[in-house]
Amino acid sequence: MEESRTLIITDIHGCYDECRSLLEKMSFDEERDILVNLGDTIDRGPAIYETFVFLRDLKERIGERFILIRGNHEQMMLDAAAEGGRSKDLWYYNSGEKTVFSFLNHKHRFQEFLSWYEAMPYYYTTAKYNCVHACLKDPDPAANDIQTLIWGRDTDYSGKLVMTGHTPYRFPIYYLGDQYGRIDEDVWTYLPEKGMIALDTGCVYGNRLTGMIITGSRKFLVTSVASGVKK
Ligand SMILES: [Mn+2]
Repeated sequence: MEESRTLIITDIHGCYDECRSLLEKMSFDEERDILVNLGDTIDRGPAIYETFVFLRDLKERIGERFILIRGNHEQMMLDAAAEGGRSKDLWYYNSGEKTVFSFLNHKHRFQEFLSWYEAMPYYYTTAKYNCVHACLKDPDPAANDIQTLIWGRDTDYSGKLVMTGHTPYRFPIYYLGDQYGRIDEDVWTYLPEKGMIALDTGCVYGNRLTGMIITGSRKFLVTSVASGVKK
């Protein structure tokens, strides 16, 4: 019998083509794999509406095997819709209008789909690791404030392993306390028990979209595809 697999992707920001290419490169099997998205699906990128439709339809098909975690961009969109005013200013300052117009260009208003975004949790917990958009200070995700979970940039972390996005780096990076190093791609390695694996490699800024595969026997591999976004 084949091993169970969990795939983790992050910070798609409307990079639909790269998202599809990365899932293909990871041989994503929607009949069996668990897929975790670490948030920031919207804003900045070229195909925000297309990304939404793809992710929504996938979620519709595979249900609980697709975990969509909330990022600061989804949070800004929800706050802008609920509060207007300064919340809307903050979202527009962070490229919200690209999301608004991407939906309008497809004859939709993003407001139609708020409940879909509202359903996104702030973190995902397993026995061996956690997943969150930005970072953890306390190894227990529930003990962190929301600001830390979706906006934080702390890297000095040595608790139970956490996978994060949010802060773009040139390469995927492993942090353990004040130590860090680049993670080699396309190499199977044993999953660490502690520290933080940062997976946002700035696809929407023209670098790469990175994903991680974790197997049931606690090995992992990180791989990526090139961005089609011009720098
Ligand atoms: Mn973010």
